[in-house]
Amino acid sequence: MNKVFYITTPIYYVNDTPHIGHSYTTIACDVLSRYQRLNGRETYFLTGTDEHGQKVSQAAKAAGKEPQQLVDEVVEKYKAMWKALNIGNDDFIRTTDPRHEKVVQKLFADLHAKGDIYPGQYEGWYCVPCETFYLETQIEKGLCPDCGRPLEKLKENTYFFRMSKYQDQLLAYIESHPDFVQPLGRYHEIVNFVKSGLRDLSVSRPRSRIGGWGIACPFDQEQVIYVWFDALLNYISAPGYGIEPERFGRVWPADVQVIGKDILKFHAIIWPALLLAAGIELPKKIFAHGWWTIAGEKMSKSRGNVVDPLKISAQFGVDSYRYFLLREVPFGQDGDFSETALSARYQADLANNLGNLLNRTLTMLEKYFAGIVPDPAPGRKTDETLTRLAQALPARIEQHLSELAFSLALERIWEIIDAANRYIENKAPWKLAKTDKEELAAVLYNLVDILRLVAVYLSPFMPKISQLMWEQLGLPGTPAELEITKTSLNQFPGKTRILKGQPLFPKLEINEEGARCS
Ligand code: ME8
Repeated sequence: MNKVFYITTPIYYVNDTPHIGHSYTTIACDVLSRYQRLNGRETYFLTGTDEHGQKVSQAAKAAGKEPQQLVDEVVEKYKAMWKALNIGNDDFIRTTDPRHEKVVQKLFADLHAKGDIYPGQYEGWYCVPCETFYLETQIEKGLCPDCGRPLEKLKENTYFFRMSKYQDQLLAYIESHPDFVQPLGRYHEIVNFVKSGLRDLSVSRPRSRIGGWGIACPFDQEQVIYVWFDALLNYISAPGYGIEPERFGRVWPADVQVIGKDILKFHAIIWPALLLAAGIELPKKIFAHGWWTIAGEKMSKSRGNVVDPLKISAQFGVDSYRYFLLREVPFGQDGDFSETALSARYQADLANNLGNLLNRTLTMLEKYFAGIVPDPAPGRKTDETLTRLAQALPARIEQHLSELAFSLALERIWEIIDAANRYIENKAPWKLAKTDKEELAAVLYNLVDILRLVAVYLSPFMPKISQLMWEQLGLPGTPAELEITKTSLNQFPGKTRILKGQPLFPKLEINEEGARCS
């Protein structure tokens, strides 16, 4: 049986509504899984929500709600957001799902039975917003070294995970798998961190202090399992670890786990150490992308600069938003979000380039061939540049997407769009209409053939736009159903009646409130 392509996002905290940062990771994973499906591969694309922890219980308290009530409300906002952004996840895990809680308790008990979880006392500092422990030596003036907010001093009974025991094994694994952590800069960061020594990790909190919101320790009712131990296990609980061995065997190990750089250590150190302790294979790749800021500032409620993906998508269209996030900044690097930059890309890359190419081509087909694509004449002239770019495209996209280089994959697609627009300028079909009808037919056939290919490769990135292109080209079904073998040239069915419709990218109206598609 073929291995399913397994891809994960982090599971997001439900203390607040989702913003562009959360949508970034989820859209990236959506593109990768759509691309795999396009290639005929079965996918298991998992996202979900992290519902335990002090952060969530404090947010509930502040809102005057029970934690369960808050999480039930916020999870709906995540689900609605993913639907609106056209995210095709195959599963959605909540850490309050019984299917998840069972696995967490079982693994906690197994590691305890094995001696890898042992009782002790934790003394140190804790950051609630980061849900992270810090040593005295890591902090200054009682502030969190990661987020700068005040820390809580803790001295309490706990259970420790014997992480130090797995230091050498983890280092050996990482060093022999240079692709395990990406991009490369992050890989070196993790190697150095592991070399500097791993300490055992406190993995439970006294129920009395945190009010009991979390998964109970199976053998000590006084303790609740630490939120990160709980959360990380979602990646194996969802595909059925310990419960559905056959399904788990087809899905695990994860092919790629996409996260933001903020949670790299949890995923590249604690997570593989837990898997080594449990005797489970490690994921193939952990990719940590960069951070979006707004006018150079961190997004936060208190600054009032949090960007709502639904608002931006309503202004520019969902697919333009998806395109912008993945085209503007190389995945792995930080970026600054602005409506001005999005507007510029909308105008230049989308409306003037892609939109215009489709529009011009279809207008000429209507004008010169009554809206019917001419049959490809045997031996008709093709364009050398377009043919070369089109033939190279599948392998290039494959290469770039296997490296999560979304912006490069999009650049390759736009090279073809640029070349096709130049082809129109060079061929001047409006002149050929008067002098050489056969050549005119060849030019227009080549153009729709290229547009068909563009729609196929754009479909993971811009599913709605590529579908609209497909329909306007008069093609049946969807571009994402096409087997990848049909992405060679000369496959456009002759005599197809095109269905020119509304422009793909309507003009932006700019007013005091900003830009909006008209
Ligand atoms: O950390 N730029 O959840 P979280 C880019 N529950 N990406 C961003 C971003 C930004 N400004 N802000 C958030 C948690 N993200 C844990 C994870 S996993 C077992 C548990 C994205 O709600 C990015 O993917 O704080 C980041 O890693 C994640 O949201 C953090 O989401």
